Amino acid sequence: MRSIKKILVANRGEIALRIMRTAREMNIATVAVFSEADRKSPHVRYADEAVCIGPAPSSESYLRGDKIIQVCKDLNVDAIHPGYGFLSENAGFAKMVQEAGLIFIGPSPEAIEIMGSKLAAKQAAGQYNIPMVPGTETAITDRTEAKTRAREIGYPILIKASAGGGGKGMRVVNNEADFDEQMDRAVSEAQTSFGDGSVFIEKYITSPKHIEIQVLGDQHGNIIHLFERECSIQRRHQKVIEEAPSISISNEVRVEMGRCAIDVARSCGYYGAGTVEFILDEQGNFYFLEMNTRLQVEHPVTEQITGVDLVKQMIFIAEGKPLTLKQTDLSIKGHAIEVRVYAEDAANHFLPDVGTLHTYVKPAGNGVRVDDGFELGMDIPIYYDPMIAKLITYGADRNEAIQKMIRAIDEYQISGVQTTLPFCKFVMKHPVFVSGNFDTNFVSNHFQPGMLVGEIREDASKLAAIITAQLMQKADSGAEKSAGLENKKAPGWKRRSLRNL
Ligand code: MV4
Repeated sequence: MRSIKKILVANRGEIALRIMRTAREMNIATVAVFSEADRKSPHVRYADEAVCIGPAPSSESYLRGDKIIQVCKDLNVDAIHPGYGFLSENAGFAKMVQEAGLIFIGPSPEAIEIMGSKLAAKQAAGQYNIPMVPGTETAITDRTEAKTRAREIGYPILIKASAGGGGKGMRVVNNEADFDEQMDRAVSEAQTSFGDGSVFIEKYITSPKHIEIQVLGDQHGNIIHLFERECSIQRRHQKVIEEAPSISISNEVRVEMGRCAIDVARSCGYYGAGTVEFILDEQGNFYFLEMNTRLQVEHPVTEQITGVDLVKQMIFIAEGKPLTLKQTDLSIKGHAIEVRVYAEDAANHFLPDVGTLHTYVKPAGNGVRVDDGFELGMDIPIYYDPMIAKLITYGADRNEAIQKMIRAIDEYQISGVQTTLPFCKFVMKHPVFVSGNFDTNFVSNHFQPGMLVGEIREDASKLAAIITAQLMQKADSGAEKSAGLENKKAPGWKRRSLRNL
């Protein structure tokens, strides 16, 4: 047991702030690191101390583990929280942190390494009774053998990079004639992206739902799960909307999936916060895919429905404290939805949009949480992920969470950059989303850029109609008549429409 008095957050933006807020609640001092592009960022101002670690590109700043460890030594830091992305799943960095006598707020380097390889992860999980998609257990070395196996499994199959993540190095093969070509592509993509060309094959589940389980393990072998998140609304492997709980699984499946997730964590001696990813097929069968050994972007929906502060738990675990939460103490209360507000133009193929936040007004009120890392007047830098904020709503049930989300999106006013907010509102109102009967193909199946343009035009035409009606009324009745009444009706329309215009 080693108590933590000062934490360095090796990250930026919303997640850096998110972590520092909990640290402050625990009376732990905070150190921010930042790049030259982030000098004016809120996370820098929020921290008790802040150190510039280099130029804007991540490779010269947020990925410089050596510099970050040096800052820890200079400022007497006890522990590093890596957030997500950057160094969070770098086993070498976690090891360097430990060797410098610091605490890494996360799992052991060994667990990161095992779960960083999909093949090693499947092998570890194989010691337990965990459903996995049929496929090869080792990397493909012999193509003839692989084709025989593919024929046994049945096409379509999926070629996956063992070192992969986020869909990179993944290739669907529909029939044997395409096998060699797709194999070549997968291997070369894996080699270029990860420096490791190992690939394996799996049966391709064509229309899965993506469901993941949040786990927490301590350094004494206790592991619990905090139920699931449904993350099927994604675009090109980038999640856009997540919710908890999932409306697609029964309580029996939930219990079974939770048991599997705990076993996956146990298979690599996991401690810290982690996420075990599953896919659910159309028949309702689930399969373990991989484990993410970090705090995830979408962790807030789990916090909302369980009342557990995951960052606080991570810190306790890193100090060596045993978990005080017991599985039987945990239950799901209500429903939470998160939408990611990206500086992207959904009406134009989600093209990243850079610019200055000329208007920035956040929604608020009961059941609304905004985790952001920007403020009015700030530029969205081109160097990093274009996520401006996460908007989370919480309600007694799914319908209430959806209605709150639509209300919150309408309140959110951002100008200067295009954002994914109109797209998220489109999803919230879509009957297929509302029904819960959607899978990972939702965006490609139900969304086309023109659909948002249509919505904006509709708002514009409504605005035009209101203005015309008001002008006509004024012309009819003269200036003295009931201006107050008309003004009461107008603002809501006006504001919404003007923002969309
Ligand atoms: C799959 C799959 C279908 N069948 N594996 C995508 C990224 C990586 N986490 C695993 N992924 C998938 N693996 C088999 N055997 C479909 C996907 C997949 C997916 C998974 C989760 C969330 C979104 C996805 C979007 C497309 C494909």
